[in-house]
Amino acid sequence: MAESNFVDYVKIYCRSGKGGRGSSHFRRAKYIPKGGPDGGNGGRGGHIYLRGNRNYWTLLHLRYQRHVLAINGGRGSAKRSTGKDGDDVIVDVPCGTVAYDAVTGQYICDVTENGQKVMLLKGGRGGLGNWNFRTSTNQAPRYAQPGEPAEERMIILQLKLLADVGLVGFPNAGKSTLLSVVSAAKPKIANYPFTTLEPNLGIVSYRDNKSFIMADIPGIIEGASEGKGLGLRFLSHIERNSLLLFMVPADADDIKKEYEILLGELIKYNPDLADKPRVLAVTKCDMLDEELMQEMADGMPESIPCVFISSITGLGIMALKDLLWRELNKESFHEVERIVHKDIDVKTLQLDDDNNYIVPMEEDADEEDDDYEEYDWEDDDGDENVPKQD
Ligand SMILES: Nc1nc2c(ncn2[C@@H]2O[C@H](COP(=O)(O)OP(=O)(O)OP(=O)(O)O)[C@@H](O)[C@H]2O)c(=O)[nH]1
Ligand SMILES: [Mg+2]
Repeated sequence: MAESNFVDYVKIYCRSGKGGRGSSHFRRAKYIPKGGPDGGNGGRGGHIYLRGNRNYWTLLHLRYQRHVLAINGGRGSAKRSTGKDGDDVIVDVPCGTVAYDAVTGQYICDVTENGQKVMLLKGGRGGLGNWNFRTSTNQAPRYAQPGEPAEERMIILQLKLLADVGLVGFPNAGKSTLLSVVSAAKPKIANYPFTTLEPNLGIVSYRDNKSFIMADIPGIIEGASEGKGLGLRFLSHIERNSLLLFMVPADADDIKKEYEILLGELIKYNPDLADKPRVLAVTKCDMLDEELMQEMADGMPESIPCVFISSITGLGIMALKDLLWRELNKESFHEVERIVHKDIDVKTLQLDDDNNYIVPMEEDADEEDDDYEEYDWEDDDGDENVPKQD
């Protein structure tokens, strides 16, 4: 089977640039003996940034880019010249990307806005040249600082889709069908569980040219928070949706119970999800008559607004959109930032061995020479005609 283009996590090896060495140079010029120290500072090593870019929808572009290496800072040189700063590297990621340490699983940072730049690794500071170390008692310091070393880290980037409304339901509940009816998205629909294997996004147009984004997320089953079914992988996409639309089919044995199982799984995965606004839709209501719907309405959970819909006949779809819009625009509506990202268990992710990633630090060409540069006071500038001074 062809590999999917929906890439929601990647592992990359990142290394910032190391700082350039300071120079320990002494001034040489005609008629100026003992010109004194004039070694400049080394340049700063390049930083590595993550930047949110709304033109990306997945991490596909990083799948085969395993190494992100910034440039080292240049060495300082004579005449107090400062070395060149290493170029920074900016890694563009879709909005909603979270970075974790790939070794410990620890949360590092989160990029949610278009254009938002977050520093992932800091480049090393350049070393000071010997000009900085001159004092009245040591007018010829023959030492300079080396640059600060580079930082390296193995990073996991995980995309948590940002959508206004996330569809939450057991497999076969009619989630993809709803998305295909209210938006231009064309998800696969079929009468068997787990038709949808990766999230689909659609833009739902609402009255007066308003719109919101809806995410069809693969079905959840009891035990998903422990990894059953498609498991944890897609629960992460639910974390970022501002509002959750629970979908239970009208032919379910006990609608309230199914809703509670779904909610229970989400809360087991991340307790913060309990605070998200929720709406319940009973789907496939074309199978019910008016009377039955009235009867069922009494048995619905009280804590949550509820609508009866049918994607096939269009029953209740406008009422559902109205309700979603109202909920999305409530004053008390809380934002994505409120979510606290749990550290991840790196062992649960199927990732390649670290050894395939690490790029050995190359031997530094300018390492050996540089404790100080010896200055031959006798042989100034190679000009024979200059009279030697005593
Ligand atoms: N009668 C009726 N059938 C529906 C309705 N909505 C969806 N279905 C049917 O239910 C079946 C499952 O629909 P999907 O939209 O694929 O369900 P899903 O929730 O996306 O399922 P997974 O992707 O497997 O999680 C399909 O055969 C649909 O035709 C509806 O409103 N009425
Ligand atoms: Mg589906």
